[in-house]
Amino acid sequence: MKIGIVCYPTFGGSGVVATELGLELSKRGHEIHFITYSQPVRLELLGNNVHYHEVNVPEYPLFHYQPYELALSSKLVDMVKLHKIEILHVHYAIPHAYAAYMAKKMLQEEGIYVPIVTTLHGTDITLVGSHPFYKPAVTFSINKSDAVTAVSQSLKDDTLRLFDIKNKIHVVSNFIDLDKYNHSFKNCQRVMMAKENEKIITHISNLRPVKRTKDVIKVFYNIQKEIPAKLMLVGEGPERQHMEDTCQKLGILDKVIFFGKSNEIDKILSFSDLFLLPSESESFGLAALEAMASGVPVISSNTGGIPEVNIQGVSGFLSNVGDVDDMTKNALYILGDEDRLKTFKENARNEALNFDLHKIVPQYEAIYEDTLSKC
Ligand code: GMT
Repeated sequence: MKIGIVCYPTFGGSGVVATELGLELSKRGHEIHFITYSQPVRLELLGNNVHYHEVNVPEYPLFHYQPYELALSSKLVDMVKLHKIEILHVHYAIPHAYAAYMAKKMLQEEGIYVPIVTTLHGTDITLVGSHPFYKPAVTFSINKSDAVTAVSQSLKDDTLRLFDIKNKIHVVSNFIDLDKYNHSFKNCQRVMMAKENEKIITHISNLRPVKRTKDVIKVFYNIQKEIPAKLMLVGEGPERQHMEDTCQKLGILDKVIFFGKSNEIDKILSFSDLFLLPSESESFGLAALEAMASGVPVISSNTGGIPEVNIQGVSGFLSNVGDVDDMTKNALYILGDEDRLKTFKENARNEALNFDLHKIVPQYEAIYEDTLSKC
């Protein structure tokens, strides 16, 4: 199939999933066209089957907001015609599903029919999409998609609760390329980050308020009072400065390493002992899955889709949002005994096997085929 993929090209989970999906589909013989405003961060290899088309939005002083949707839908029309793209798969409803629908209507005027698959990722439904300013347009574009998928059962339930949806929503879980996260223990790199007796705790996110980064610091502060530990923080976002200030005030700045945005999270996770994800809301928690695939147990909140990924008492523990004491207790339980830590690490990796990309990507292919057969 010739498939157009629209996504945010950033480190955010939706962009990562879209990119990994496109790459895997290309390996399976499909022709993939990424259409977005810059090259997706995890898209390193462009080849015969993988193409990237940049959406340009010329600046004009009249506009207070530059019309990205307009530029995107025009680009989609051009690319569908030029490359004979058969199906458009848009990741993150806002504004991609809306722009794709406009492109589809423009193409129909010329007798070209291209169906749209929309994948809902999380904040496009729970935080942003359900805002009254966006809701009518988001509802419309979900209902006008030819197929709709959500990355967890929890996100499907949220979508049906928050919006008046007439379409069927398929749950297609996020997935992971397990081979990428199969590093044997990297002793030399670990030595650069922490002393041998220190445990390495990791958090990876866009450091936004929804991630409850204050809880990350609080849990780590409590852990390092009991056992020697270092905190690895990966990602950039609005909470970063506040996190640094808090660590300074608590006198733990020397135990915290801020990596910023990184393309090497597989390496960082390979020498981590525990992953923290205390989010306020989380439709899936791709970062937790990446940690588990690296054999890192997860201490998380029990919100949204996280319980579908992190299994209580098996791959880690889940606590109520904001229950820092329970998270600390669970973290110390896992880290407090080497044999127990080893078991949780093995369990984490085993649970991640359920999300092997070889199991999940065919589900998207089946949806494309089904959608095309109905055209
Ligand atoms: O807030 C983020 O983590 C970014 C956001 C995105 O769209 O890039 O993540 C959402 O989609 C990810 C991939 O499907 C999910 O793993 C995240 O749980 C989800 N984030 C939230 O629901 C807050």
